[in-house]
Amino acid sequence: MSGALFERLERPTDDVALRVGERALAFRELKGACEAHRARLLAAGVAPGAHVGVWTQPSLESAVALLANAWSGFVTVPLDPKLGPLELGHVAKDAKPVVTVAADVEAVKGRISDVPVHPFTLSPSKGAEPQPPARFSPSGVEGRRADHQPLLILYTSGTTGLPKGAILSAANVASNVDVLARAWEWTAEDTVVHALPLFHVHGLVLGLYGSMRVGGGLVWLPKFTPEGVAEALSQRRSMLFAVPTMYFRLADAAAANPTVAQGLRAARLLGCGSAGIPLRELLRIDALTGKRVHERYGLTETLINCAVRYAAPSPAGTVGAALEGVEVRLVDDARTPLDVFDDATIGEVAVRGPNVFLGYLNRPDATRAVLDEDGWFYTGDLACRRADGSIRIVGRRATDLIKCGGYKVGAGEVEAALLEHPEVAEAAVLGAPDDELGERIVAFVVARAPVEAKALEDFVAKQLSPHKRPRQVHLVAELPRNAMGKVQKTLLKKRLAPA
Ligand code: MCA
Ligand code: AMP
Repeated sequence: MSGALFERLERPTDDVALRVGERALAFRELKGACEAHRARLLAAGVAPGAHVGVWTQPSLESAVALLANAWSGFVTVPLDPKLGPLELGHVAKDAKPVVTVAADVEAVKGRISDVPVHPFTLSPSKGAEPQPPARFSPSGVEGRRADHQPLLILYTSGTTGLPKGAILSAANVASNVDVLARAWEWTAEDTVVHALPLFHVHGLVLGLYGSMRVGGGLVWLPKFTPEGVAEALSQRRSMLFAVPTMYFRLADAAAANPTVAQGLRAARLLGCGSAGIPLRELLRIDALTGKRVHERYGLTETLINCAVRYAAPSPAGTVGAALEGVEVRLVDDARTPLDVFDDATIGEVAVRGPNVFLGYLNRPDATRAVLDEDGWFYTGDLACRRADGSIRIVGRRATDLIKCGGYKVGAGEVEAALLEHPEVAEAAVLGAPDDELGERIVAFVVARAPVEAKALEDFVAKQLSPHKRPRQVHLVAELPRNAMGKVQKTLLKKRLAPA
């Protein structure tokens, strides 16, 4: 890996590269915007390799800022504007961005103390709203190489404690996008369409950086609606990147509205990941559109490990075989490899390859716990393997990790937030199966005084990102505990199970 990270930006054309709503930028304009961003930050004294926060409010400017920052050689720390004060404070302290760039500086004021905020504008003359976008004239300066230095710090939840910053290199991203592109026959002829947030791997690394590396461009919908997605898919040769919850809603909408079904049918490829899509939903989409959803499986720390191939899809219910250059194996509790291909023996998925991250920021202990000396990363996911090498994910080692709508949420984080509420004496949080969300966050709470369930939900939505709020709160007299005093979540789970 030594070429440019975003090859298409180094030979820019006037083809549309990025469309957000009614506004679009060509590759040539994007390249100019990248150069202007680099010049502005260098002039402000930000050194190459410095940590730079990017406020990802839903706008064209945020998408360009994320790209320009990566192109320029700064290390990007994407910041979700919906992060709660606890999370934002932690990220600022842990990643220590020297500056944050934001399209709307006012929106950031008072939210990150001690970090200067720089306006990100698409206009060469500060403050003006380009309509149509300003014409930049790129100078031909080359951008970031696909090297082994940090490119991104992405925060990801663990079972307990605060989220950890996974450090990904430019080579991690470049190599992974290239092999996924081969698996999905993704070329510069394909426009990616997605409505994912730009602060996680799926929307940012695959959606934004991936489409700029492969070169076909991106249509980003800052707000997911089935109708908006369907319309975007019908415009051009397109690929949809979405999470299972979105496919659930797309299937509902397609059943009610033939235009949505038609839009899905128009896509060249329907890609799905971030959580397992139930077979029932795969079949529903297939019945409504005649299209197979192509699953792929990954983690923030490893990017994408396995994918169902475009040309030769593996059976529904699997996430496909390992991508080219990525080693995937199953291990037992002692981390001894299991030489099984029987689609029955369950092991933990371990991964090695150029996709595996550099480690967690400031957390050598946590890095050592998941990454061994031989370069194997232990995912915590449980799976079976078929004779053709395809993997079927069947569960997760940690019951305290919840995947809700494709977002990973640590039960401990939600419990800690609930315990901040003055009326909460004890709290236990778990994930319950949910047709639409995959898992729904459920809280059992022992209260000191009468408190409304909705008030607790809103309280968590303010302390943390709103997607971490419990969707169901049960007020109970006490929590079941074992002799050691540990809450028995399996007993709580049973209380939720239908009779
Ligand atoms: C709701 N809201 C609230 C409250 N309730 N705000 C404050 N207080 C409350 N009590 C707001 C939310 O912020 C949101 O605002 C809106 O109301 C709807 O919220 P919600 O119901 O949570 O959203 P949803 O409509 O159910 O969202 C479903 C979704 C979303 C669109 C599928 O979950 C989503 O975007 N998921 C994608 C996750 C993802 O990208 N994961 C990738 C991880 P507003 O609408 O303004 O936001 S990367 C990964 O996993 C790996 C590497 C991989 O393999 O890809
Ligand atoms: P995150 O750290 O948010 O990137 O989430 C990674 C986790 O999402 C993995 O460890 C899996 O548990 C889950 N995941 C991602 N893609 C899939 C998939 N296609 N099928 C099942 N689980 C998935």
